[in-house]
Amino acid sequence: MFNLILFGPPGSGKGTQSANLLNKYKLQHISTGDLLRDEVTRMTPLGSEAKKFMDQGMLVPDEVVIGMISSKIDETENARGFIFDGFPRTKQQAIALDNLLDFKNTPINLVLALEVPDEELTKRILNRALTSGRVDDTEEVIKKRVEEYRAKTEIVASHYEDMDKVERINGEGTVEEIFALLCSEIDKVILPE
Ligand code: B4P
Repeated sequence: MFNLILFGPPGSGKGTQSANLLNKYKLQHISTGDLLRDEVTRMTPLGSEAKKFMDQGMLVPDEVVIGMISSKIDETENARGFIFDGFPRTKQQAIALDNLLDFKNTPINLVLALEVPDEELTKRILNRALTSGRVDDTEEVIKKRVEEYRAKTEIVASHYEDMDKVERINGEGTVEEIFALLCSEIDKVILPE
């Protein structure tokens, strides 16, 4: 199996690039942002709990997210591997993921960290706001999301750097240029099908 974490600040292109990578490498996509938004739309108890945090640009509590991921991994039998998009976002989530994958004997192989300056992140998300209808795509909420990233999420890269699994990728450029950079790193590690 091949397990990839696509890492980066809000708006760095994790969702955009995951969609392309899935097609090419035939991996299962696990996006906590998408899973949480789906819970919110379906007005489940988990969704109404998560919504309070998401609308303010805050991270949803670890226990909520970890439980959700754990059932998602268990549901997906016979996957060639996973792309984790937007997860883990705290050190506690990273440790929980490592434990879940250890249990399955299939560790994280690679962490690709997209690097994009704050001004560009804001520009992209405000642009997305024109069509996304997302409550968390306003200037004030974006600021909070970036603060949360700096305070709680950036540390996840160091966690995997200690295991020598991180490659930093310039996330500025066209979607195609960044996709090529990501693929060249994956191709160095992925096992042939
Ligand atoms: P996410 O859904 O993960 O949202 P994101 O960080 O905004 O998205 P992403 O980086 O995928 O950006 P995208 O490709 O869309 O999280 C939303 C919220 O959910 C969080 O704030 C939090 O509350 C909660 N949450 C999620 N996971 C959690 C977890 N594990 N723990 C706790 N809480 C969690 O790109 C953005 C825009 O840029 C798009 O419009 C795209 O078209 C554009 N773009 C992409 N690449 C571009 C490029 N190269 N050039 C120009 N524009 C580009």
